Amino acid sequence: MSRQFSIILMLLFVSVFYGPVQLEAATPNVIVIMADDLGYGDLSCYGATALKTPHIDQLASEGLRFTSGYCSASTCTPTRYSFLTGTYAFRGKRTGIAPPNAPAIIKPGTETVASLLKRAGYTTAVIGKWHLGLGGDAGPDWNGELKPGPLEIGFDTCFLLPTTNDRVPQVYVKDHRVPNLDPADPLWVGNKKPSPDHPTGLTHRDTLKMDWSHGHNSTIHNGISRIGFYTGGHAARFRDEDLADKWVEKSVEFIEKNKEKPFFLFFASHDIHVPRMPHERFQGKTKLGYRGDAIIQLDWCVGELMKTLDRLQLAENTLVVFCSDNGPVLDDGYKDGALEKIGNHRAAGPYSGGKYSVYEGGTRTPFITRWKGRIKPGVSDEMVCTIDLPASLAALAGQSLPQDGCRDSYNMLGALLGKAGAQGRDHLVQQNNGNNGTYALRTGKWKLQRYDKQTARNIIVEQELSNTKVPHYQLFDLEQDPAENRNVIQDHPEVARQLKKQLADLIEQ
Ligand code: NG6
Ligand code: CA
Repeated sequence: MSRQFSIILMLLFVSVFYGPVQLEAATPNVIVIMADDLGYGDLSCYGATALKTPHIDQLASEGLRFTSGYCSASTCTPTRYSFLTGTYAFRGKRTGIAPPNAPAIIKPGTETVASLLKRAGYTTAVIGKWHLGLGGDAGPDWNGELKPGPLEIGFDTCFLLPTTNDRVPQVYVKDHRVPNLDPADPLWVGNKKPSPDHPTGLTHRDTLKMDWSHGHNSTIHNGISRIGFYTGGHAARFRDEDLADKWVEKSVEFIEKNKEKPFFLFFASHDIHVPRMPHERFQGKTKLGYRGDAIIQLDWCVGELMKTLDRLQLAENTLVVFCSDNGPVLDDGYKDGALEKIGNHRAAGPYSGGKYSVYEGGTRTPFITRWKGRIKPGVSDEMVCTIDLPASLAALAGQSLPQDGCRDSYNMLGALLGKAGAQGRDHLVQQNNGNNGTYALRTGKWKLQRYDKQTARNIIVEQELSNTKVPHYQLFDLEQDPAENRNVIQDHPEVARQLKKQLADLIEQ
């Protein structure tokens, strides 16, 4: 069936079942570009002056730039879990930062943004960082079939970095396998030193091309020591410097192959997560060290994807969503100069906190939508979140949500497309990592923070990584005090009481 014909059929179906107001339901291609650890203030279109991000700026100027765009957690695994499943990560098991040998966290059969779009006729792919576990309960079978994984939850194809690149192993996963693996040199991954003479960041620190600052002192690959140990699989290993090029190469291939039919691409960049080791051609491009250079590399990737859409004349038929998986961090375990070279750059923009934090800097991140000819360019203050993408994209493609899935995902399509009068969320739960009792609730101008353990990691990411003692609850007025400096809980006991109850109800639901 030709693409045009299938769109006409879809429109007919939608107009019969939903009435003419929903006529825009159609199947444009969808690309979700998720950056890693990119903060609100890290792009020039969000106010950065220490570097220029022309391609992302162009995306913003051709689309909607959100000032209240969020991811749902301030670490990677829970944000990715909730983006895919439309369910807050604190409801799921083992949804905290995944270790190298984590089994698949999202169980086969779970409805995801990919499965919903697949049902609507999309060809679906995830390319880039996964960090949601692979394999059954015993964990990944690195030398065999890596199953279940993305292909069991709605993706037709994947080309992945299995965890995050500061964790072992440095190999790709294509669909169910590690490509280029030599059976004579099997890959072993574990959390114990495999032999007394195995070189690590502790024993061979003077050989490293980038030193570690905390953690990250186990197996060395490409002159960088990592979290976890591995041996073998040498023919399959990649160079950190080549990751971004590989994501672009594989994405362009996927787009070209599917240009005649609707596709969904989750472009999961590894930039600007540690170890920040951008390609040589980007090294030294900014005064901010490799953290800044990795932002330039990310911007280049966005430019390449947009050029591909232009070349294939798909820009008017593709909704692009640009977002981040959590807020910024400077020293996340390697001495890459990010902290020393920060100067006046404010990675979290006007907000406090960053990665690991439920202050706004942890989850309020760059968020841009572009659909040429359909989204009127501008700036939106509506509150939207990556967790809303399953319900919103399902609505776009005329799919209904499952009874028992995507429970925290709201249809925010109107707000995402900048429709006049369309409102964003009236509340959002923020969390840091896993299910560890650190949450926040934003409703309108109010922000309640809740710390069951009364410690908050990494409040001042620009300066220190520390555990700071905090009260059980704090309340902030984001209109008066966007940086969350003044806890006004004593002045507004009724607001605090209501928000505590609403948050407890949402968490325990
Ligand atoms: C932390 C790591 C940090 C980073 C993070 C996950 C240490 C000391 N810190 O445990 O470097 O890997 O996990 O980042 O090991 S995320 O963006 O994938 O959530
Ligand atoms: Ca991250």
